Amino acid sequence: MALTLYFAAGSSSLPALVGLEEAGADFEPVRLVLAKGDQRTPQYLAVYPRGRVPLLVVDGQTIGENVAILATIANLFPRAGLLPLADPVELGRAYELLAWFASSIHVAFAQVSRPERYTRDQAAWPALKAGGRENMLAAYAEIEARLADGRPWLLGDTFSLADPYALVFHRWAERLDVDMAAYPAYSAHAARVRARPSVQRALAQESSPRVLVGA
Ligand SMILES: N[C@@H](CCC(=O)N[C@@H](CS)C(=O)NCC(=O)O)C(=O)O
Repeated sequence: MALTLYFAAGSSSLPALVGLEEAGADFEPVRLVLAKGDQRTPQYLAVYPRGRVPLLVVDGQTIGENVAILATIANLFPRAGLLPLADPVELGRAYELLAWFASSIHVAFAQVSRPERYTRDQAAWPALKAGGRENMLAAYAEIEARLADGRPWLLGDTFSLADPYALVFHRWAERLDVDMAAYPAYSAHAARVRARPSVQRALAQESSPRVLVGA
């Protein structure tokens, strides 16, 4: 099986990278630099017309969208235990988290960082950004409450791909100028996630040389 992951440093592609590293997968990492517009080159758009990361390619078949990518990685490598595949209810709860992350938290952050995605009316941007920031704070509080019972991982005693996904939003707090000391359980969780060897390897991949797609 040939696997390629297109990713970018500091982005929501981190959990996919972590998943492949946790699984010990043999994959080709392709690092794009979003600030340089690598995601909008004709070469990348030919691979993935949405121009986003992450993108997983499995034997030539492209799979976009984090929820789909993470589910695919977990199913390709069931022995890595990346999602609770054996228990339909636990799995449903895991998907609930992944879907909330992708469809609500990521969108709230994008309201702040990319308001042009939502309206061309620049007069509306301050309100859009303010609403996004409020929604991010509410999401941080919800994650904090979930971890407040002392559980090591978001699903309980077992690590899952929801954990490195939550680290993405913890990292983004800096860009929102939010002091994460206000969320001690979430910050302890982020430190636990970072300490995993797979996450260390994924973070090292984020510093690897940029790859120009199609060059
Ligand atoms: N719904 C997508 C969102 C992917 C997404 O927006 N990724 C950002 C990076 S965090 C991106 O590619 N941004 C590039 C751009 O908007 O130009 C998912 O969950 O995978």
